[in-house]
Amino acid sequence: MTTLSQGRLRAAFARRLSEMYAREVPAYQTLLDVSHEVNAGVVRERGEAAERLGSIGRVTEERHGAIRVGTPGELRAVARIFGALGMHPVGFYDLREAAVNAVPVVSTAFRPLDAAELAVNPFRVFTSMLATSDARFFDEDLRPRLENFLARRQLFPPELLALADRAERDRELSTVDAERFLTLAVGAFELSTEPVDRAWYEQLERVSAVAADIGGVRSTHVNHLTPRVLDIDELYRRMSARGIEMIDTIQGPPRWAGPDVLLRQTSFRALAEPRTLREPDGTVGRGALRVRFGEVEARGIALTRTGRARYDELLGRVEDRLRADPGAERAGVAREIWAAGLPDSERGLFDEGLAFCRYELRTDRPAGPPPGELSALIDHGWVRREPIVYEDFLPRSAAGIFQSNLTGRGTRDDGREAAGYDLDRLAGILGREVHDPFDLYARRQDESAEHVFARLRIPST
Ligand code: OOG
Ligand code: NI
Repeated sequence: MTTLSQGRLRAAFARRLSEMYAREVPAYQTLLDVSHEVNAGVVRERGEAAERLGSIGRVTEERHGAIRVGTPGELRAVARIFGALGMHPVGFYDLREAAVNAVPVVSTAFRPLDAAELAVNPFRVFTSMLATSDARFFDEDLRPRLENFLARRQLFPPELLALADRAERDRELSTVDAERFLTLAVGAFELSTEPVDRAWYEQLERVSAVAADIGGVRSTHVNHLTPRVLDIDELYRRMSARGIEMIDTIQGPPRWAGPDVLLRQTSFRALAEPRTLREPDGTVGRGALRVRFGEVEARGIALTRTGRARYDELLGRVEDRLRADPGAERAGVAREIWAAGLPDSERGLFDEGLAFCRYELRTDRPAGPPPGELSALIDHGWVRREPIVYEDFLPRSAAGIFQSNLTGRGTRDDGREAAGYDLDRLAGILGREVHDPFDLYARRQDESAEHVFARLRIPST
């Protein structure tokens, strides 16, 4: 019997989801075309250096998706579907606290964990769950109606979940089962043609457009898919030149003289999509909703906890300076603050313990007995440090990306009680470990050191 491994199943799912989304949202196809143009240009110009943070093969295939669900039960079902694809929950993101346009969701990302699985296909999905128990957004009148509405819908057919459980347990599916699984899984994320109850949708929209997108309909759908690009500034210019309305900025680190770190993202604004709406008098008519958009991202080196704290501090400093001097140009201010606040080379980042690396044995290493310390092995030409690419998301950037489909300001009543969510509570909801991204990168760095010691027969104590 021929089978498909989880990795190949994941690659196939990512490809089919992308084909489906390109049919549903043609501007996404434009984004893919422009991304490919930009990537080909960068590879032409920079040669090997362009592939330092990922082969062009990986980068061309690489996508992340975003989905939004309404309840703990729905989130658990999502975890089973992604578990089938070798994708596990990593990180906790809380998008509820922004001063304006707060989004009433908490999120995690499902992704492959090991280097080998990431190399097969790095597909990841930013997954948000509506925080219906947060009284600041949903009062005692709205909350039970919302929870009842959500309790009565079924996002995923039982057959899909049964196949998912089998794939997770066996780490593969027969090609016949794989075909069925892929059809059902992609189908579950298509935009439904079922009429939307306009009054209900609009009531939720007053709280947040995201709440309406999740709780105002009886199904779920991909919100966006995001290709990876090697020069996001160039992509932004080209999309704007094609007349596509982009959000105001590129989220994340600025363009600066040093290495790419973490993640830079931008998006085009949600487009009006035709949807069928049911009016309060029962009549059904055609309307349009602006929910789905296209995003693009550039990935850089993963930062350690210390590096990440520095990043957050620098972003804060940029905001402070712009508040004090509203006429200043953001990009210039950011460049200056970054130049003063962060070493501008990979080596500097590694030396100060700000970024994660993999240790690799050099082929041109000296002969004779090696020194026993990692730092001496590096200094004397035995071992080289290679960057580890950032595989996760950034909460502030995510808050910025959510704005792509928010027009109204939404409402949050801070006089009422917040619901306490954190990584452990999310793990409890999922009944699965939610991995800490920093631990995953640190383990990868440590394992590469152990590997080097083993190859050189140095006892590592
Ligand atoms: C998710 C927004 C966040 C990202 O890449 O940071 C996100 C959403 O709009 O559902 O996708
Ligand atoms: Ni995204």
